[in-house]
This record gives sequence, C-alpha cells and structure tokens, in this order.
Amino acid sequence: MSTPITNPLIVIPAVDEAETVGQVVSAVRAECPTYAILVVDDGSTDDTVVSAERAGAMVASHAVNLGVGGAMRTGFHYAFRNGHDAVIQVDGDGQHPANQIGILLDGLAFNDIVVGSRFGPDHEYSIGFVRRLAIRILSRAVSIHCRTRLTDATSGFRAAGPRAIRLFASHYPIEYLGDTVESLVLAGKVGLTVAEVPVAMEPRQNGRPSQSPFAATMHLIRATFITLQSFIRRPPRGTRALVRPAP
Ligand SMILES: Nc1nc2c(ncn2[C@@H]2O[C@H](COP(=O)(O)OP(=O)(O)O)[C@@H](O)[C@H]2O)c(=O)[nH]1
Ligand SMILES: [Mg+2]
Repeated sequence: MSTPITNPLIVIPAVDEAETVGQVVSAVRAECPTYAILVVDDGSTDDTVVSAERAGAMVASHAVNLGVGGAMRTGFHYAFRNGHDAVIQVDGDGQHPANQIGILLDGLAFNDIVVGSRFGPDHEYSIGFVRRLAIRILSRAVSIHCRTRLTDATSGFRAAGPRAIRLFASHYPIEYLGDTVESLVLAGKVGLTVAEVPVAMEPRQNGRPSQSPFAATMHLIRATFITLQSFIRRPPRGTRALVRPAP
C-alpha cells in the first residue's frame, strides 16, 4: 500500500452536465496535467459528450442509463484494464474542487479508499436537518463495517487504490446509493481500509441535482434501513480473494 501512486485515473460520472463538465475537466487538467480523465456519460440528452471531449477528456457512453454505480463500474473496469493504480471520482457539476484531489491521493499512501468529507471542522456546508441526520446514521453504520469513523459516507468525492480497483472492477454495487454507501460496506467487509479526510466542496454550479431534496431524503432514509440490513449479509462470493495481497 505504500507504493507511490504513479498512474491515476479521474472518473467523472455525468448526465446532462454540458454546462459544467467542460470546466470541471479543464480544472482537473490544470491541477493534474498528467492524469487520465474519463467522463462516463449515461444517456445525456444535451452536449455533455461534446463539452467533455472538447475540454480534453476521454468519454465512455452507456447506451442506456445505468446510474452512478453503473458509471463507476465502467470507470473501475477501464482503470483495471489499463493499469491505473488510483481512481478518483469527481462530480461533473463543479461541486468537487480540483485542488482537493491531491488531499485524497495523499491518503492512499496508507489506505485503500479515501473519502472526502463535507463536514470537516474547517468547512461549512449547508444541508437540511433530516438529510444531515440520515447521513449521520448511515455514516455511523458504515463506520462499523469499515472499522473507522466516517461522517460523510454518501460523499462521491473519493479515491480508490489498487486493491479497491481490483475489487470494484468486478463488483461495484449499482443500486441507488450503492455507489457511495454500499461500496464502502463491501470494502469494509472484505478487509480493505477506509479513511476520511475533510475537503472543501462547492454547491452545484448549474442545473439540477439528480434527486429533489425530498426524494433524496426519502432515499437516504430507505438506504439507512438497507445499510442496517447489510450487517447480516455476506459479501459476494470470491470478493475476499480479489483483495488478497500478492504472495
Ligand atoms: N453516469 C451517471 N452519472 C450520473 C447519474 N445521475 C447523476 N450523475 C452524475 O453524478 C454526479 C453526482 O450527481 P449529483 O446529481 O450532483 O448528486 P449530488 O451531488 O449527490 O447531489 C454528477 O456529475 C451527475 O451528473 C446517472 O444516472 N449516471
Ligand atoms: Mg453533485
């Protein structure tokens, strides 16, 4: 795990983010000029693909919408096949500042997965009471699986190292919130190490979030029950072997 990261891949899941995805790609390229950037377009009806390509990213397009989990599965698969030793997930709406990517990558020296938290002591991020409460409960439950203290288990700003890439290239949860919460539960269950670091995040720059605040809150509550249920579920067959260090 202490081998330095030399070949990271930025994965940007995006649906209808033509207004912002170009700026996001440009900002990442300015901050991390040598990193490969893959935008996973999931059936956008606007110019997301054109904007991303114009800004210099590679684009993978799904023929049908598979959700953020499906997009990340594509991203991890690409990373595994092409020898990348880190995957950094970044939103296409400008919420995740490129200058915070280095903070996530630094954490990979000691951990398999590093999650960027909106709720660090030095960062202000406004969020509704019920949503905050649901995130807190979810984060507590995921913390138990991951044997660490997490405050923002639903954050999509995160980095994964080589062992996590091996796992997620073949098993990435694709149900709603699977991309964030379930993926951490799986990682914890098979013995990967997870850490959280505080990062600065911006409000969405344009367009609408994929969920209304009400729908997002209801889903968070549902996800809390599903996550609690995960305490009695076993990880899929074969996943432990995938993360075993080479002899
Ligand atoms: N590939 C893919 N990306 C999506 C989908 N839904 C949302 N996204 C992207 O995932 C990122 C996070 O979504 P967002 O709506 O910003 O979620 P929030 O930040 O949790 O409010 C954005 O870049 C979206 O464009 C989807 O169904 N497929
Ligand atoms: Mg967002």
